Order: sequence, then C-alpha cells, then structure tokens
Amino acid sequence: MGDSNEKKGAASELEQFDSIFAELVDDVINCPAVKGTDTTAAMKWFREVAEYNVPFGKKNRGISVATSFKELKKDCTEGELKRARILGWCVEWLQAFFLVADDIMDASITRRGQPCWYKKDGVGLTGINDSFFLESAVFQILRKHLKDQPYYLSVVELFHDTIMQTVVGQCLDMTTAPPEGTIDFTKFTMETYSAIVKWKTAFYSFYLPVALAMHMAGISDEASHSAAKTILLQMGHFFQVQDDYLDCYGAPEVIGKIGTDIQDNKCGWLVVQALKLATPHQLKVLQDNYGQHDAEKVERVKKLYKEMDISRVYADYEESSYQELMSLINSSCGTLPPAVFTAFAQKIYKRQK
Ligand code: GPP
Ligand code: MG
Ligand code: MG
Ligand code: MG
Repeated sequence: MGDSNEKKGAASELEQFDSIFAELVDDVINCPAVKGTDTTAAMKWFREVAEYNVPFGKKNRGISVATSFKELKKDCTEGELKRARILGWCVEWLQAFFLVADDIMDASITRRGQPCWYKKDGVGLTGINDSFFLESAVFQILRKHLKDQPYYLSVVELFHDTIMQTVVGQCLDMTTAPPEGTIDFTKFTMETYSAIVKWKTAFYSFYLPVALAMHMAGISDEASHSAAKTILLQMGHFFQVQDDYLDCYGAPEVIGKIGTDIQDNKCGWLVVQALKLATPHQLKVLQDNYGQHDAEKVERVKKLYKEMDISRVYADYEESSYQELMSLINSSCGTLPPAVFTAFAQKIYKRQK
C-alpha cells in the first residue's frame, strides 16, 4: 500500500463511486412499485432518510466491490465498472439499513459524526420503518440496474442470505447482553464472541463485497467462494475486534460515534479479555460496574482496563492477527488473486476510525 499512484487510484475510485449516488437515490424515489401523487410525502421523507444515512461512511465496503472486480477481471469495460459500483452502493444501502436499526437497539447517540437518525426531532421509532425502506431500496436498485445480467439471481440470493446471517448475528449480540443491572458473565467467552462477530459483521462487511465481485466476474463455484469466505470471515473477526477496541479507546470526533458497549452490557472483545486475566478483586470491580448507564461506573470499567493494560493485549493481538491473516491468504486463496484480499486488509489494519 501507499505509493502515490495507488493513492491517486484509490481517490479516483472514490470519486467515481460518489458520482453515481444521486442517480441511485432518484431511481429509488421514483421506483415503479410506489409511483403516484399520493405517495409524494413519503418519497420526500425517504429521500431525506437516504441522503442522511447512506453516503457518509468510510465506504470501504462499497468501493471494494469495484476494486476486487478490477483484480478479478483485468480487461473490464466501463459498463461493467459502473455495475460494480452500483453493487457497491447496494452494500452501502444495506449497511445504512443495519446501522439505523442497530443505533436504536444499542441506544447510541452519534453516528458518522452526526446525531443517530432516530435521535433527530420527528424521527424516533419511525426510524424502524426507515430502516426497512433502506433494505427495500437495495432490491429496487438491483432490479432496475442488473435484472438482465446473468448473475442477477445469484446476487439477489446473496443479499437475502447476507441479511439472514446478519440478523442472526444481531440476535446473538442482543441476547448475549443481559438486561441492564443484571450481571452474568458466564457466556462471555471467546467462543461466544467469535460466533457473534462472524454473523453480525463478517459476512456483510467482508464476504459480501468480494462475493459480489466474484459473481460479476463469472466466478460462482463453491470451492472459490469457500476459499474466499475462510479468509474474509477471519478478516471480519479482526475488524470487529477493532470496532470493540475503538468503542472504548477511539476518539468520538475521529470514529464519528460515542461508544456504548460497556453500558450496554455487551459481550465485547475487551471485556472477554479482561475476564480472562482478572484477579478476584478485578472481577468484583467488573461485576459492580459493567452494564449500567451510569457515567461513573463506565469510567471505573475504563480505569480497570487501563490498570490491566488491555490496550497492550490489543496491540499484541493486532500484530499477530495480521501475520496470521497474511499466511492464511497465502495458503488459502487458491486460484483467486491474493491482491483481492491484501488490498482489503491494508484498508483496515492500524485504522483509527
Ligand atoms: C456491528 O455492531 C454490527 C452491525 C452494525 C449489524 C447490525 C445488524 C442488524 C440486523 C441491525 P456494533 O453495534 O458494534 O456496531 P457500531 O459500533 O457501529 O454501533
Ligand atoms: Mg451499535
Ligand atoms: Mg450493535
Ligand atoms: Mg461497536
């Protein structure tokens, strides 16, 4: 990573990607299924939902469809690249659907440097319906732009499977967290944690974008998808560990969100590590302070993490997991170009946001 040509290439891919967003919003707002003057007010509302929630992320997931596709098909046409970018935006709309709903469930305050959508005046629980709108939009965009492509059905089925997988992960995430004020660390193990993050994050964030590019390039065989999945699920696991680390240690003005995992009683990576290392006294501090919406108790947990040097444990893990991922890419990528995976990994290791 990092030479100036690559940087220029990456910037221009982002510009090209951004340049088609407005057209996709118009397509969704004018979709034939809800055409009519009596839907005008809803469509005006949904334009705002889309413009507020879809385009302000890092867009790593969205862009990686086109960058992966370029690696898989070196002689691709402009038409194919546009379709790869459209698929990339479908991943970003899908992510917006998840985030709008996740912020309600996690009682979060900010997202991407602005108030969470449900926190805005006049939104509240209407945000639940708005998340359904963002989900529907994915399938409207796919139909409008890709209906005639040979990979259309594979891609639609892949989005449906990915939603199912992520919903299962969110269920594990929510039901593993005991209600506020209840302490039950018995399920807070690395095994539980690995299952939560595989399903809630890794499929949609890592396997989905690359699998879309593979279907576009005509690579739909089980062996290739299974090889890609092994690598990408491991990358996704590491990415969620980082997300959990940043929830506690990231600066809100950099990560664009205020962490909530400690007060939400989440089975996050930091608490699982702390529980592994805790003395009986430290365990008591966790039991007395974790999982409560009380700023002083949250601070006490953070102080404990500091005393236990959990950020050192994280730094060591980041280093060793990078080495492991690189060797997994070398041993398992099969006939797929390793650059598809290494390029994605470069975007996430040592990230600050
Ligand atoms: C990340 O969890 C996982 C998701 C955003 C998937 C949500 C899935 C749904 C079906 C709604 P997180 O809560 O740690 O993310 P963040 O830190 O960004 O809030
Ligand atoms: Mg959340
Ligand atoms: Mg969550
Ligand atoms: Mg998080």
